[in-house]
Amino acid sequence: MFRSSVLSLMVLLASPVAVTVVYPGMAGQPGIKKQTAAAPQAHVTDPGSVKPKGMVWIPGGRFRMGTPAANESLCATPGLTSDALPVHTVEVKAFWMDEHEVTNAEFEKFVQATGYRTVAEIAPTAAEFPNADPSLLVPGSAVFAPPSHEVPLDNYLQWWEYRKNANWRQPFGAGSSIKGKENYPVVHIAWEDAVAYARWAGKRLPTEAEWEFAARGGLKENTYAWGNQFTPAKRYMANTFQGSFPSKDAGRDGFKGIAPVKQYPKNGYGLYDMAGNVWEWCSDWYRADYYTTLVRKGTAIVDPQGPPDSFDPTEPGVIKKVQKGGSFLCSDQYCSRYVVGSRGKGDWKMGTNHLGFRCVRDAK
Ligand SMILES: [Ca+2]
Ligand SMILES: [Cu+2]
Repeated sequence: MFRSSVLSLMVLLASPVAVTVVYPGMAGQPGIKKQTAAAPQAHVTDPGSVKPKGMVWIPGGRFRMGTPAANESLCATPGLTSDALPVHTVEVKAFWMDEHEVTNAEFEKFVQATGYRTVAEIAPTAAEFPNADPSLLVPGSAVFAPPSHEVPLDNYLQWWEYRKNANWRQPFGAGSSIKGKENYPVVHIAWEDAVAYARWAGKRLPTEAEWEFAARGGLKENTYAWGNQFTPAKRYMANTFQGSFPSKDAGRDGFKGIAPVKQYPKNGYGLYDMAGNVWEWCSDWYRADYYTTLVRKGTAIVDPQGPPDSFDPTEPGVIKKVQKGGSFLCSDQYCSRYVVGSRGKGDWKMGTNHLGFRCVRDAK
């Protein structure tokens, strides 16, 4: 609906930023609980011999979902919310999950087989945007375009722009390409694009609960997918943002901007990049109050599928799906949602150049 940011920058760009702020110092603090060994209660202990190529077995079980460590807000914006609270017990069944984010090469196969065109490649129509200047109804997507100097962190339009003809094949617009980047996560993917790919592949998108269970890798209530220290033994464990956000990406973790898949250690279940690099779509609608509502029911929460509709009080007009994991733009200066229990969200009709996905498949 609000896919052409040009038409309404505030609305359009609302989603890609996935605005969460952790105030300086917060993310670097020691984790909430000590790291404990994995002991999930497995529903299925034997995945059998039919391991799908490129997927790993997620045993399923019970876990504590959510986190108090990262909150949703914009810096300098009052009304800090806490959409990842309360931390609550959830049970998920076993499933298979892609070991890495869907790559450009994989998405290319899908497009070649089906002729599929992504949302970013199709011009928004006057029917969708009756009040828009027709010259603005051009295909495109949101691209991170950092200012050359330090800026106050209170307005993300300073570093996001709607760029004509930006799409998965041309991540930075006309003249850019994915040549040599076959092994990078595909980006500029709207939610329905991800669903179309998943169907073609005989898979589906993960629920938010499945995604988070998998990301935790068998660790209990840890701050990160790998433990409670951000850089254990001084080692970076994910592609995030160092330096001065948004103008100066120092790339101390080895990458300025996006990285190919599988550049950092896998988690306890054998999954790569469950934090950082690109955000990942989940199947759930996003509601800030979903966890509160679930817990209030007082019954066991098994394989939650998300709320029946979407509502983000910070942008009531924008229809949003859940995104998880954070991206190469996440930093403790602005948004530290590489924290494993935290939540992201975005306009379901919008891709960006730091948003991709991976798929799951049912156990049998
Ligand atoms: Ca980086
Ligand atoms: Cu972030």
